[in-house]
Amino acid sequence: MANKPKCGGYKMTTALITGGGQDSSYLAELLLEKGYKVIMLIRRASYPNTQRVDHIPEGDNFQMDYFDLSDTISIDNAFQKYMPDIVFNMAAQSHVGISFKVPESTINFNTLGVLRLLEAIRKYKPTCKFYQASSSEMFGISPPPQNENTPFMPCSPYGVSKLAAFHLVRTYREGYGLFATNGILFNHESERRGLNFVTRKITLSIAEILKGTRKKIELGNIDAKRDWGHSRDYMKAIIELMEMDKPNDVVISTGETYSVRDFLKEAFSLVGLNWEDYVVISDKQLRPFDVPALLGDNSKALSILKWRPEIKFKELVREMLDNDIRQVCHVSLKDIDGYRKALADFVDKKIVKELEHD
Ligand code: G4F
Repeated sequence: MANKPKCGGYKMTTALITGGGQDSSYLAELLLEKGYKVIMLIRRASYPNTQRVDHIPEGDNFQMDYFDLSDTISIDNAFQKYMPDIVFNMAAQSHVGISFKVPESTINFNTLGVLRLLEAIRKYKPTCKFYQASSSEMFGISPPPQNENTPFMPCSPYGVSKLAAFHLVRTYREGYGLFATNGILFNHESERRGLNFVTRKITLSIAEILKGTRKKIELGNIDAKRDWGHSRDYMKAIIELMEMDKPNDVVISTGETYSVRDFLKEAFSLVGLNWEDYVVISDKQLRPFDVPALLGDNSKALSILKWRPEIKFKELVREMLDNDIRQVCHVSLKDIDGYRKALADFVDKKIVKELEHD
């Protein structure tokens, strides 16, 4: 199979992306820029769930369709209809904490869903390349730094579901000769991150605190350490990985680790506030079992790819916070002091007026 997309008389490479979340949206943009045809498969939702890709016009090169990882018929139909050259499996029940509440469906989507996709490739198009979004959560309680040779010791239904899928990918690669690759991605965030992951929860809450519509943030384990990179950066890495001649299992990370507490300190200090005045630790946000520390050793990626992580911790926090402040307060992070002063003056004047009125 040709790795490079061809235009002008040649058939374009058709990439099928499952899921319409943060990663899928950046991946679609990057693949379209590179000349791929992109089909995005999403799950039906009663409330619109396409905001992250609404800016990409649907047409010959970008199409959306419905499917469900738990529905073999929908997967088979998608394969027969689109006959993709490459599949990026980004769809999942991706919330680790919630996987303790819905363990069975987590395994169904995240493990059996991968089996269904691999079987569809085997049945309809064995030359189709397959990318599996594997996760650093698979390392679980294995001490950092973690790389491709670190023992996997998952500690959540999510981690277990991803690890079983990881081994299915390897099994189909070795057993059937499929081009099936695992990208073992450490945490990756952005302004498009879902609202119930800790980074976005913090940056959005700070914006609401500045606006005066929120007083506190309720969090769980703030001692947990994560290796946080940028989603768009990581999507560049996986495209390069999939354009290689051979399938592989590769860790993608920044090689730096910070605690949730560090994230709080950094984000609150950017707006001149003390995080301890706003954070409440609640049992409700604690998981039965939590990965204590992740730090990715990305030497293999750095040796086989041209890719390098471009956005590190401080820039990531700033970008996410700036975005949420723009969304909520309609000013940029650099104008936040003026905004707060204007808001305080407005409140003072309102109080004076009310007192005069009394
Ligand atoms: O933001 P999180 O929910 O991410 P987590 O659990 O590390 O999982 C993310 O990264 C994985 C890669 O390792 C992905 F596979 C997975 O799909 C997802 O993208 O939580 C980060 C840390 C945890 O230790 C959690 O216990 O923050 C801690 N935390 C503390 N308070 C909280 C909260 N997490 C969330 N979501 N909400 C809290 O209130």
